[in-house]
Amino acid sequence: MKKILVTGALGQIGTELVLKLRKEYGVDNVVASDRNRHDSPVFDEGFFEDLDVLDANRISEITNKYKVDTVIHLAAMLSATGESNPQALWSVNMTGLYNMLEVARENKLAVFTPSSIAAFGPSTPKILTPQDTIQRPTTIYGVSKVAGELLCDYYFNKFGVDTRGVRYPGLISNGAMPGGGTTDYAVHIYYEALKNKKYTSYIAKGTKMDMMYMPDALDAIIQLIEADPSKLIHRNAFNITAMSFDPEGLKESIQKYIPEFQLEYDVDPVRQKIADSWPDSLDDSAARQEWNWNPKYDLDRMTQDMLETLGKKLK
Ligand code: NAD
Ligand code: AKB
Repeated sequence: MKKILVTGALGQIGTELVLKLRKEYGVDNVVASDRNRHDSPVFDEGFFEDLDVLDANRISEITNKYKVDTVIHLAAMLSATGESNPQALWSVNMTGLYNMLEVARENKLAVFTPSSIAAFGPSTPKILTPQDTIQRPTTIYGVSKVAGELLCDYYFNKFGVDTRGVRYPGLISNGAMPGGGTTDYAVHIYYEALKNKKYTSYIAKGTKMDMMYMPDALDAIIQLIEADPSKLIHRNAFNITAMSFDPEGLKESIQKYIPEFQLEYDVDPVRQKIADSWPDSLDDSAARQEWNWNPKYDLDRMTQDMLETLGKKLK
């Protein structure tokens, strides 16, 4: 049984991932960690350690204390907050990842870390973006993601560290709120649909981006860390996607359940420019071939589940 450390465990992905890992691997085999504590179901049971990933000694201390063999490294800053503080993003996303890979090299740990659709840029083919293609992103977040993908490849090829990862699209969830990305509108819209039956989108009509519901995103992590290494040609940065829509497509899906729902626009130029630089839709055939990636949720199934689950939560 794996012994897993999750960094950035109080974020959008980590909060739900830790609960799922505890169910699948056992409460005693999962150590959650984050830099800042706040109210979270992560504290309901199991281990939690305060960990700033900029402190390499502390990473070693925790991995040794719990005899960790696998790290799911989620500590990071996202695209929109990154543009308002690029220096802080570089430090967390790059020095944090480097520290983690060094500890992994010294202690023979496996490391899963997510990349993003942000690793692509305006010169990348936008439709069915291939697995291996042009990567010239224009955000500091995207630059850190490309560098991170390469660094993980390097640690595998040079030192034999078992690095693995996916390029996530925008993730939609009903647990922790998203942490300052460009795709966050696709989460906020559900909260506002239930509370006020209207939403003002900062992303323009017609802007398509890949998206995925959190249960599929969590399955992807477990499937990939458990995948047979001899079948992995890419290892890091697998394109994965579940759906692609623009705000109007999302509105139409919500209107199937809340017919009076209204969508207005007040476009934010910073996040719009980022969205415009990302793909419309990814080709995820490498993930499908190499480790049987196959998402369960399409847009309408996700909308139904989001509205049902959030409806209960917001009562
Ligand atoms: P998030 O912003 O919700 O959570 C990140 C967590 O990292 C936060 O809890 C924060 O406190 C923590 N953190 C920040 N700096 C830290 C530090 N120095 N030390 C320790 N912890 C620190 O992010 P998320 O959405 O959960 O994303 C996790 C990973 O997945 C990131 O690498 C992100 O780029 C990637 N990803 C996310 C999405 C998405 O839509 N959520 C899409 C693509 C890729
Ligand atoms: C963001 O919008 O920054 C993230 C991502 C797609 O990486 N959700």
